[in-house]
Amino acid sequence: MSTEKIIKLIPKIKQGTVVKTAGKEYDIITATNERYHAFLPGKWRLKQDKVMHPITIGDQVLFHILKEGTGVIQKILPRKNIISRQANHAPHTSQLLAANIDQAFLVVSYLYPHTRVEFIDRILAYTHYWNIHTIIIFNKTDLLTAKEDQKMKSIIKIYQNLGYPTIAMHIFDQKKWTLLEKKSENKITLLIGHSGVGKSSIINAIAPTYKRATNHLNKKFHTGKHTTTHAAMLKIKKNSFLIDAPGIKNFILPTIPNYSDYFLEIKQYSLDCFYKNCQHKQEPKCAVRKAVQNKTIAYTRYQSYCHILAEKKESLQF
Ligand SMILES: Nc1nc2c(ncn2[C@@H]2O[C@H](COP(=O)(O)OP(=O)(O)OP(=O)(O)O)[C@@H](O)[C@H]2O)c(=O)[nH]1
Ligand SMILES: [Mg+2]
Ligand SMILES: [Zn+2]
Repeated sequence: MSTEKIIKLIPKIKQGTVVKTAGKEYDIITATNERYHAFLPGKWRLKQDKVMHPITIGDQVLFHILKEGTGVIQKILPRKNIISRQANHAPHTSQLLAANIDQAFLVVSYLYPHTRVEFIDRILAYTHYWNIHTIIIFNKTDLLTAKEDQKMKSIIKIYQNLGYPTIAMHIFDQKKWTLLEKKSENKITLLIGHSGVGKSSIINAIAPTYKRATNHLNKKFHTGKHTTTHAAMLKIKKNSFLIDAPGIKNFILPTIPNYSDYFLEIKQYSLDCFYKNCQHKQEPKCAVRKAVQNKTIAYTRYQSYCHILAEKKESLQF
């Protein structure tokens, strides 16, 4: 039976978008802007599967109204995409970050805190796999010396050459965050990045009414303090939503088939490798390694690829 039919037949059943998660409690907004606080039925909680929490921000769900403003979730509707990562402490468990997103703002900072290029590469491979348009935002440029700024620009160049849209900015530059506001029009955009890079600050600049909590960095290590603890989807304009998510430290790629296909330049050069199943490590006549030697492929990108390859091999040994 179609979702529309179910909703018509059972008037107490509604459809909505999950806009906030806190443990096993969820806030849901319907198309007519009604807000409900919902729970999972007990039997779902027991069914742990390999996912830490079965429902995430952006999920479309059917729920049963209990009483004024509260409900019980009955069903998750099919997702067009799901951003998850392997949980840090449980290698075979995944943690859902968001579902049904149209775009990602990958927020990074060259310093305070430092974002390693490998982190960028991992996220890009994953969003590319899902075909999610991703803009890389190099935030906090006001904190850099001229020399550091140059170093950051050489990193930005790598991604621009690959065709990724990039924006270098700081939070005090109104022009830049108005540009981001524009880029988020008519889309659901997930802000993803380490703790302390300024995700919530960017949201506050675009939509000050939400007053998302922000916090200073740890003075000694220049790392964020994991200020945003629960993800939330915030309506910026009609049909424009930003998802403020908790900072993530490592991004272990979930199992995606042929992940090397999502390193654009590696895929392109691999067509000329002598062996069809070349892994670009020790194999003779490898066009990818040749391109790395010629500097047509950035060494850092190749390194990221090799690290993921090693990680995948290791996990196969379990
Ligand atoms: N100088 C400077 N500080 C910034 C900039 N953007 C954010 N900050 C500061 O950096 C700190 C961390 O910013 P948040 O917005 O809390 O970072 P976050 O990415 O949301 O961090 P989590 O919620 O922990 O994941 C705050 O003190 C902000 O005021 C910037 O462009 N320049
Ligand atoms: Mg935050
Ligand atoms: Zn090769």
